[in-house]
Amino acid sequence: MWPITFAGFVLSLITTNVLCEIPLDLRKDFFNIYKGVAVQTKEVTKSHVTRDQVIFHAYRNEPEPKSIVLNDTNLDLLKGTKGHVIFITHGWTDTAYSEWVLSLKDAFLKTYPNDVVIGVDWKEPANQLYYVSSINVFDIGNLIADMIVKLVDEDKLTMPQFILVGHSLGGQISGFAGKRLKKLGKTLHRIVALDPAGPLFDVRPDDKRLNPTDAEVVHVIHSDGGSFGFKDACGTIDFFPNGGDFQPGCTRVDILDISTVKDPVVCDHERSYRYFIEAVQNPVDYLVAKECSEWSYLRKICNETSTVSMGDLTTTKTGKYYLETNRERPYNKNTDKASTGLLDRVSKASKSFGDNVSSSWNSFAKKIHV
Ligand SMILES: [Ca+2]
Repeated sequence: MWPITFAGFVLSLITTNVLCEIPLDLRKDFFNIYKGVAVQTKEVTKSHVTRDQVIFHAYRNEPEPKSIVLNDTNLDLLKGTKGHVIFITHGWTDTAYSEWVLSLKDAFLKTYPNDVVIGVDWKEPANQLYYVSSINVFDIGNLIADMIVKLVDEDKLTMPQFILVGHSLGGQISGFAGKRLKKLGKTLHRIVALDPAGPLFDVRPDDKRLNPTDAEVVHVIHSDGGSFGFKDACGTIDFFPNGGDFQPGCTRVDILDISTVKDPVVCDHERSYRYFIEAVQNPVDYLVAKECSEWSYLRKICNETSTVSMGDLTTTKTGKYYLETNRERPYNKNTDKASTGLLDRVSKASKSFGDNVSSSWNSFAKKIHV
């Protein structure tokens, strides 16, 4: 029954509530990843992702930002941008119209009014079996790099202006864009990888996954290491909130018994962007992490004087940084450091985003527990 969009698939579950209609291969695909065991790979005949399968939605700071779809004929629109140009790239089964992408876009435009945000939509190649989507990331990275080369070579923007932000497979895509640019003699300044995808990439060599050489600064937030996310440090600066694999406030399940799976199945994985949205809203003295050589609940060896805020997009510090968060928003442990105005903004954002667990994955999980 392939190809089928995952969103459509989930919708069919919601509307029919017939468990027997769930394709077994997708169920296995999901739970293999969830359980952290090797994802079964198989030969898949596929063609390259084409330019028309990727849409670049550009947003500026306007009273009611509307996106403009970028193409080869309207790149002049970005000329004269004073701030950064930030690409936000989603992951598997996701789209650029997800609430978290739009909330992160809003956070950037409010904190950095001179920036332009580009939501990279690759929903069709992202809504395939995980194995297929994990291969599609090479092409998506190349297409983003080609867009950046065009913008730079036509003197519309300069390399230091670009920041690539990606969640899950989007984090890996950002790395592949960086690799492609390097081959073309251009170095990306900064990547922010939000719980970059681990499955399949954790067994690939460094040059086939996100690594510290993909940009001058590779800023990684690990929230679901060993499950959907990449467990080990893979950036120039790696943040491990709450240790980087299990997040407080997220449900624990018995991975040997999928009947225990309840909402929110991908809560740990999603936390990376939830933390980062707050971090962008509050870039100074908020979600402050300490550099630690080792972290466990029994043994914490940290440097109290070497700290960095998770949303500091100017830092060039390197190493592993750890912090603890609240179970729910605001996630910052020391909320008294933030101004009331900032907290108000966070509170308002939470009403429209995040704490409801209505993501497609969670809807999926509700329906497939047995
Ligand atoms: Ca986890």
